Amino acid sequence: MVQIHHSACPLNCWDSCGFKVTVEEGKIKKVEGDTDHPITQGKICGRGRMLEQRANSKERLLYPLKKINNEFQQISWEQALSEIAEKLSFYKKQYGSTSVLHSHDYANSGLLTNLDSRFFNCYGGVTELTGSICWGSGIEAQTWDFGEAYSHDPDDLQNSKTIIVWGRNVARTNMHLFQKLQKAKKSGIRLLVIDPIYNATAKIADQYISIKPGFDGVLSVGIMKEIFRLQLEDQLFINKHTIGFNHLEDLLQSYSLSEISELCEVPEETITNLAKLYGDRPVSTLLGLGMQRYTNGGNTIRLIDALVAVSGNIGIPGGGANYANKQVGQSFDIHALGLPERKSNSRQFSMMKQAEAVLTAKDPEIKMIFVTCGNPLNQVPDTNIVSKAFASVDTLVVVDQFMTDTAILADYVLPAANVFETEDIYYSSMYHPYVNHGPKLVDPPGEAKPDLWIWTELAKRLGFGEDFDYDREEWIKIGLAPLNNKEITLNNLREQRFMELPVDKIPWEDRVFKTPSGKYEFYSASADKDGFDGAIKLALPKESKQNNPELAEKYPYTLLTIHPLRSNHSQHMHLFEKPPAVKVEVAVNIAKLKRLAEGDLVNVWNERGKITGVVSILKISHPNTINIDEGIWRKFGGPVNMLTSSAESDNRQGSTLYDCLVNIEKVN
Ligand SMILES: Nc1nc2c(c(=O)[nH]1)N[C@H]1C(S)=C(S)[C@@H](COP(=O)(O)OP(=O)(O)OC[C@H]3O[C@@H](n4cnc5c(=O)[nH]c(N)nc54)[C@H](O)[C@@H]3O)O[C@H]1N2
Ligand SMILES: Nc1nc2c(c(=O)[nH]1)N[C@H]1C(S)=C(S)[C@@H](COP(=O)(O)OP(=O)(O)OC[C@H]3O[C@@H](n4cnc5c(=O)[nH]c(N)nc54)[C@H](O)[C@@H]3O)O[C@H]1N2
Ligand code: SF4
Ligand SMILES: [Mo]
Repeated sequence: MVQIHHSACPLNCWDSCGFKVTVEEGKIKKVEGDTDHPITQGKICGRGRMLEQRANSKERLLYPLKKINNEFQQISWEQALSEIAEKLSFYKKQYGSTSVLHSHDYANSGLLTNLDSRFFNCYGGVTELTGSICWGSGIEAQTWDFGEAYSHDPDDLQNSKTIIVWGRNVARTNMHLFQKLQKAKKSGIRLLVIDPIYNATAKIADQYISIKPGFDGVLSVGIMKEIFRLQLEDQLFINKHTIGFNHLEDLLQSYSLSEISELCEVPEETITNLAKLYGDRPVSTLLGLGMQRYTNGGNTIRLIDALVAVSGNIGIPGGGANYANKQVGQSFDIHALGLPERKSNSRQFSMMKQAEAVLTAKDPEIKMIFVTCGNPLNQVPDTNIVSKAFASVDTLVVVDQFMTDTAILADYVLPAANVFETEDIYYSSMYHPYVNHGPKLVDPPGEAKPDLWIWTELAKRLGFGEDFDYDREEWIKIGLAPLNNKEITLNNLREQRFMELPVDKIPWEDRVFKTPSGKYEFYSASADKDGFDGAIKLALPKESKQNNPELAEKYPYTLLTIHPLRSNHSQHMHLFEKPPAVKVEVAVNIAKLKRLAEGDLVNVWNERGKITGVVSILKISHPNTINIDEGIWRKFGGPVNMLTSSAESDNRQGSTLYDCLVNIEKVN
C-alpha cells in the first residue's frame, strides 16, 4: 500500500525543510517538498531527495561491529553495550571521566538526536569541544557586538531597497533564500553579491563585486570611511545606542582609501558606490559563513556589523546584519534536556585543534573518543594529524549510519537509525523560524537504533538510567515546555506538521541589545572580560603576502574549500551513480601562468599535505584563487582537509579553513 506522510529534513542546512514522503510496504520510496510549508513551498534540493538513497542504501550499517585483529566482526547489541559501558566506567575510575573525548558535529538537527550531551553530562562530564569549525568566529563576533546573533524574518527582505549577499553561496547552500532573492528582484529591489567567486547567485545580481579572499573587513573599513566622508552615517543611532565609537573612528582614520582599495583589491569607485548604497536605507546584509573561516574571521564580521550599525541599518524593517538566527534554538528548553549541572568534571578542547589536543593531553590522557553525528576524518582541518590522533587512543567508538573514513578507524561502530525511523522535531538556528515534526514512518533496517536508544541503554548499564527514563513523547514535551503557552505542543505539531516559533521578526527594533551595556558595542566589554582587546581590529589573513611573505612566495594561491552542491558535506558522496572526483577550480590567471587546460590532472599542495584532482577553469573569479569542494571521501581522492590549517580564528571560536595558501602544478 502506498501512503504519503509528512516529515522534515534533518540535514545541517539553512533551510530546514518540510517533507512529503511516500512510503510503500514499510520502505521509503520518495522524498519531496511539503507544498504547504511556508518556506519549503514544495521545493527541496537534491540532498533532501537523496535521503531516500541514504535510507535504503545497501551500504547502511545494520549491526554493531567490533574490530578484532584489525577486522570488523558483527557482535550483539548486548555485547557492544556492556563492553562499552565497562570501558566507560573503567576509564572514569582509573583516569577520570575527562579521559573520554566526545567529538561531534551537528549532522542531524533533531532535538532528541542531540541528547548525547546529556549522556556525557550525567556520566560525570567528559572532555568536550568548544567553538565551531562551521560558524564559530561569526557567532562570537556578533555576540560581542549585539549580545546575540539574530536575523530578520525571511520575508522582511521585501522591505529592503538594497540586498547585499556578502559571501553566502545562496543558490547552492540556501535555496529558499534564492527564491526570495528572485522575488525581491522582481519587485525592483537592488541585489549585490560580494564574493571571490562569481557563483550562481552572482548571475542574478545587479552587480557582482570580486574581492580578495579574507579581505572583507578591509572593504568594510573603506565603505565606512566613505559613508562618513559623504555624511551618510546615522548619527542619532551612533550617539544614542552605541558605545566605543571613538575606537572605530581611530581605526577608520588609520588607513587611506587608496590603501584600502589596494589591499582588498576592490576599486575605489566601487567602494564609494557601496557607501552610497548603504546610506540609502534600508539595506539588508546577508552574511555567509565563508569569510569568517580565516584567522581574522571574528574581526571581519565585527567590521561588517559596524558598517551596518553606522549606516543606520540595525533594528529597521528591511535592514539587519543577518548571519545566524540563534533565537530559533533558544525557543526550546535545551537546559532541561542537556542537564549540564550533572557534570562534576569537564575539560575543553577547541573543536579546530581537537587532534593536537588528543595527542598532547596530560592529566588525564585521552583514552577513549566517542564520535556522534560527525565525520572528523573528513571534516576537521589538517586530516593527517586528525588520523594520527584518532588512531592513537585505546578505544574509538563511532555512532553512524555508514562506514565513513572515521568509522573505518573505530574499535566499535554502532548503527544509527535515521530521520524516517524515529520521531523527532527539527529546526535550524541559521535562517527561518519554523519547527518541523518528523514522525516515525518505517522501522530501522537490521538492528540499527536511534541515537537516543543507545544513550538510554548505556545509561542503564552505568547506573544513571533514571536520567534517561522517559519515552520520546516525554522528551519532546520537556523540550517544548517553554512554548506551551503559545500552543506549540507535540500534539499540535503532530497535527500541523510545522509551526512558527515566537521569535522577533526584526531583531533589535527596540534598540535594547543583549550586550553588558545594553547598547551596540563598538568596544566589546565581553571581549575585554575574556582577555581580548575589546576594540575592533583591521586584521589580515595569517597566510597572506602581508603577514607571511616567505610562505606566500612558496605558495602564492588562496585555496577555498567551499560546500559541495549535491552533498551535505561528506554525507551523499558515496551514493552518487558516478563516484565523485576531486575538481580543482582555478582562476583564469593561474591557468594561464601554469599552462593548465580544462581536464588536466594537477597536484595542489602546501606544507600540510597534497591532493590530486582535475582542472576546471573558473570563468570569473578573483585572481590567484583556487577552490576544491570539501566533503570527498578518502576512497574518492579526498579529503581536501589534508591541506587546511587547524589554527583558530582571532576570537578562538572559529576555524581558519579558507586561510590557506597552496601551490599547484600539472601532473605530467
Ligand atoms: N549544497 C550544500 N548546502 C549546504 C551545505 C552543504 O554541505 N552543501 N552545508 C550547510 C552548512 S553546514 C553551512 S555552514 C552552510 C554554509 O553556507 P554558505 O556560507 O553559503 O557556504 P560556504 O560554502 O560555507 O561559504 C562559501 C561562500 O563564501 C565565499 N567565500 C569564501 N571566502 C570568502 C571571503 O573571504 N570573502 C567573501 N566575501 N566570500 C568568501 C565562497 O566563495 C562561497 O560563495 O551551508 C549549508 N548548506
Ligand atoms: N575544508 C572544509 N572543511 C569543512 C567545511 C568547509 O567549508 N571546508 N565546512 C565545515 C562545516 S560548516 C561543517 S558544519 C562541518 C560538518 O562536519 P560533519 O558534521 O562532521 O560532516 P558530515 O559529512 O555532515 O558528517 C556527519 C556524519 O554524521 C552521520 N550522521 C548523519 N545523521 C546521523 C544521525 O542521526 N546519527 C548519527 N550518529 N550520525 C549521523 C553521517 O552519516 C556523517 O558520517 O564540516 C566543516 N568542514
Ligand atoms: S538539505 Fe536544506 S534545502 Fe535541501 S531539503 Fe534539506 S533543508 Fe531543504
Ligand atoms: Mo556548517
